[in-house]
Amino acid sequence: MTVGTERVGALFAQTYGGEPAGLWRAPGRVNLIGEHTDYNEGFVLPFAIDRATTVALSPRDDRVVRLVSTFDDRVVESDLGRVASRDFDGWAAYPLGVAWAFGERAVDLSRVHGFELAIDSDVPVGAGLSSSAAIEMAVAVALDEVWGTGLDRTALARIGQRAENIAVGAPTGIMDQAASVFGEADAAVFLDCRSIAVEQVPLGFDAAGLVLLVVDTRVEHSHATGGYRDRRDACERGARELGVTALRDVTVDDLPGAEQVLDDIVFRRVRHVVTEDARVQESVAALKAGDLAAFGRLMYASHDSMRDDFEISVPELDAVVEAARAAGAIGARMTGGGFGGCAIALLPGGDAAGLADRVLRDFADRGWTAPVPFTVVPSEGARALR
Ligand code: GAF
Repeated sequence: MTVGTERVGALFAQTYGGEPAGLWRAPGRVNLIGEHTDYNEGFVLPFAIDRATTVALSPRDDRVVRLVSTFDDRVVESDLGRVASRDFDGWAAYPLGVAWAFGERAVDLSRVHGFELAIDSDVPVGAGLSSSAAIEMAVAVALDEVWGTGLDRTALARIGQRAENIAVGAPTGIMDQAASVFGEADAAVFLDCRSIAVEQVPLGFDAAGLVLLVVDTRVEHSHATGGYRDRRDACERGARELGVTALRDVTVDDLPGAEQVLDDIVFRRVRHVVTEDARVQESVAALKAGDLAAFGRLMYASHDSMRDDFEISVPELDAVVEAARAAGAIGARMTGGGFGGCAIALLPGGDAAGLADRVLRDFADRGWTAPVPFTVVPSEGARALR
C-alpha cells in the first residue's frame, strides 16, 4: 500500500465508517512538447507522472452524495438531483462535474445510486501538472465501475474534459485528461487531438541514464481566467480569418501567406501553434529513432516559441530554462498552459541535483519565492487499485 492509498482509506473510514467498495488512482501529467495545440485539433506528447489522485468510493442505496478530501476537511453533502442540475461549487465542482457529465452522456442520473467519496492527491495544485485532470479521471474510472457504464478511455477523457469546461468553467482542450487515462510506464502519449488516435511512444530515458527534472516555479496560474482564454480566442480568430476549421489545417508552408492577411499578434499566435504541431511530429520521429539530442533541441525551440510568439512564459520559467541550457541539459521548456507553473529539463541523472541547486540559488539571488525541483517518471494511467 502506498501512502496515498493508506491516507485516503483512513479518511474514508474516519468520515463514513468501514471500508470503501474500491480505490482508484489517476495521475497528473507533464507535457513533453505540444502546447496550446490540443484545442486547435493538433498534436501533443505528454506523459502521466508518478504523482496521482487516489479516491476511495462506495455506492449508497439512496441518491445522496457525500464528498471529503484531504485538501479541505469539510464534508460536502449533495444528491444526484442537485448534481443533475449542476448545483455545486468550490472544489466539489471537479468530482461532481464528472458525475454531472456522466449524466449528460452515459447514465440516467435519476436511476443510479448516490455514493460516498474520499479524495487524496499528491499532485501539486496550481502548478500546471494537471491536478484537476487527476481528480476528474480518478472519479471517472471509479464511477464508470460502480455505475457499470463500461465506457472506453476516450469517452472517459471526454467526460473529464466536459466537467472541466462546463462545471469548472476552464476552456481547456483534452490533453490532460487523455494523458491521465492513456499513460503507460516509460512511454509518452502521442495524441492526435482531432481523431483522438493514441500511440504510446517508448521514451527510454532511464535506459539512457536521463531524468526529467520538474521545477515548480510556485508562480500560480489558472486556466479559468485571463491569458489562457485570450490565447484560445486568438487561435480561433486566426483559423476563421484563414478559412480553416482549426489551426491543425494550416502548415508551416502556409505561414508566409498567413502573415500577409493576419494582424501581427494573431499571426504570431498562429505561428506558434503551427510550428509546435510540426515540432511534436518531429519529436516523435526523433524519439523513435533514439535521437534524444534532436528531441532536446525541439524542446528548447518550443520554449522559445512560447516565450516570443505565444507570450505565455514568465521570467521565472525563462530563468529555469536558461539555467538548464547553461548547465548543458539536453532539452528544457515550460510545460502546461503557461503564465506560471512548471518548467521541465531533460538531463543526465547525475546532473539533476546540480541543476536544482543552480535554480534555487538563481531564484534566491533574484529575491523570488523558492522553487520546488523534483524528478518525475512516466507512469501508468488511471486504474482501479483493488
Ligand atoms: C492546460 C490545458 F488544460 C490543456 O488542455 C492544454 O491546452 C495546455 O494547458 C496547454 O498545452 O494544461
